[in-house]
Amino acid sequence: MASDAVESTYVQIKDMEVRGAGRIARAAVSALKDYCNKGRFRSTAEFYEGLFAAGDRLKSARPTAVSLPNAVNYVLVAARRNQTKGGPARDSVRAIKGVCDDFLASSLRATKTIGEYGAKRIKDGDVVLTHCNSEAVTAVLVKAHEMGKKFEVYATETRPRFQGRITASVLAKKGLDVSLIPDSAARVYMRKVDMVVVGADAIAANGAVINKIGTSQVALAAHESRARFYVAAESYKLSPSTMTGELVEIEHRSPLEVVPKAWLLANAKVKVKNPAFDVTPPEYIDLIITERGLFPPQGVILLMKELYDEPRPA
Ligand code: RUB
Repeated sequence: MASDAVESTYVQIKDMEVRGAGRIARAAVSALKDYCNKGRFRSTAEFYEGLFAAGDRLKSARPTAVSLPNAVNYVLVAARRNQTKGGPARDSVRAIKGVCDDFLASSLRATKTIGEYGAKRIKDGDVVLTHCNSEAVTAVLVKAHEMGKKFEVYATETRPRFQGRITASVLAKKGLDVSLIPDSAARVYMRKVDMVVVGADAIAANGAVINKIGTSQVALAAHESRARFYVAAESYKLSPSTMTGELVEIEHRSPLEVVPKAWLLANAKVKVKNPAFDVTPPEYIDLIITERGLFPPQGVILLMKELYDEPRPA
């Protein structure tokens, strides 16, 4: 029995009312917590059955942000472990709610820590460019501003959904010096840029970063201009399945995000492509800033093994 919150969160994530890898992760775990709070369970078995179904439903909402399955699996792995203990349903419900709370608190803490680590990389007089809208990046920029550093930010529009407007608006409200630029102007402004900082939806075992479409073009321009290229990402954006050769699925969204329906109908022979994410190869990345420290892209495999390998016997 899935709760209404599970279904409505599924729709909100799918329709991008809730977006950004960190927020998606927390929304999914909050929905699982809501399932615990609202459900009336006749048995422990019924509780777990519904929880696993809710988890599977939520994981299927968007395919690219690995934060979503990682966050849901954080709860489901604990649930599987707990399930073997037996006992009344209310004990299981309480335990799983606690696991959800742990994830939610650690996710927020991670973003704050990334802000602190990343802010140290910004110097007075720097020009920083960002793409799309990332909480982790916002944390870095806002923290640097709060530390009294004087720097300028360029935020790309991020077509077709214009998440760059959110970034520019949030930063301006916090008092930062920010300019919104078309995506196509990134290379023109890159000459002035000292540092690019972007978020991540997934990080592969080889250090490649999957983020909003256009990120890899920005990385290419940064490489050409010798601007530093940083990625700010919580460790639950590391994709464990890429350690065994799985590829991260790139979401393709509706053409209607790119052109209006009338145009599409009037130009029925035109195929409109709308990939939502792209892959930036590790060669174009200087550092990945996580709450567990700063890693060169080639070093994230060590963190991945620490987080996702089976625990070794003591
Ligand atoms: C958002 C996007 C963000 C990452 C990281 O894409 O690509 O850069 O999700 O964000 P969309 P955060 O708008 O399609 O979800 O740091 O907030 O997790």
